[in-house]
Amino acid sequence: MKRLFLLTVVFVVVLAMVGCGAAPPAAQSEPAQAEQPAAKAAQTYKDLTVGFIQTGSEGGWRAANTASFKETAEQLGINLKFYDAQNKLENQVSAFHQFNQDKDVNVIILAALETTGWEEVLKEAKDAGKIVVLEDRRIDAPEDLYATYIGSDFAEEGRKSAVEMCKLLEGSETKNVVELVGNVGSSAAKDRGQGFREKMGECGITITESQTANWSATEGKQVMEAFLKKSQDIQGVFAQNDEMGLGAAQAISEAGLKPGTDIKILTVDATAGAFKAMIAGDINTVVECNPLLAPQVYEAALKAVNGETLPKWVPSQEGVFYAKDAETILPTRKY
Ligand code: GYE
Repeated sequence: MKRLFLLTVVFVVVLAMVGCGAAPPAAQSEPAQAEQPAAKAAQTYKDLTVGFIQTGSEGGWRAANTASFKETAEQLGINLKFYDAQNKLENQVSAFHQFNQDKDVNVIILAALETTGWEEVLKEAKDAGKIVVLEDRRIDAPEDLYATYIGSDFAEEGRKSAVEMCKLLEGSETKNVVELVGNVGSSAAKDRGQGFREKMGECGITITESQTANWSATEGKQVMEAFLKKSQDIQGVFAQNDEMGLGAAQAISEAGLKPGTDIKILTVDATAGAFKAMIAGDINTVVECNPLLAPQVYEAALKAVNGETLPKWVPSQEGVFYAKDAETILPTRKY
């Protein structure tokens, strides 16, 4: 009896202990979930205020590039602050600084006149929380200072140009080529020249003259006139853009020679002006460089504003056009 009584007491005590001590751990109420800040609503194109720094207005390609950005901004409802630097580097740098100070601007797009001189304003932009996207021209700066670069593979355009010039000079005993160069210091001019030199040796081309004509038809004519005064032993012209090639064709005609026949002409860009010159027989071959970059660039800017990491370079897809096809293709061209 006593034993039973003791056991009962022990049993009751244990029960009690279990009861009061370790109440089944109440569902560990997750520490009250700190209110997760509502996920930041994704920004839309209408939330973008873009400070756009253009090189200037040096020709058909640039006009198409500028129109692409203005028209696409209109369509997407982007607030665009467009700056034309009149082809002066110092204007571009001070505009960049201005946009860094501008509280409304959340994206800065740059078409750089030259590859160097950008680190200070890029660091300032980063500190100011601005998204920077490079369009058209690459620059020499640490990649973490900009979101992405959307533009052509200029070196590849140069390589293509040499391969095509070899075809044009096939069978020619001498292959003396003169080069009309874009603005000194720009990635387009540097890389196209380097790419051409990488491939020209494959058919024994010699560059006998090379000089900048700053992307302009007027200077292209003047520089070609000077080349022809020095020597008419020229079989080809490598013009780094259409305008300079059109200027060279004029100089060749005025020197009593036939452009496209006595002296072959190859240009880069593929603007409507070059197609018309191909139809006229003055220009033989054109390597394309696409100026209609705005949709890609604005899409990249929006992704970056919404925190997406982008590839550092998105090269454009481009072709080559021949005089024999120019009449058919011209009506399909957008610029
Ligand atoms: O070839 C030329 C323009 O940066 C690709 O600049 C551009 C070049 C283009 O002035 O026509």
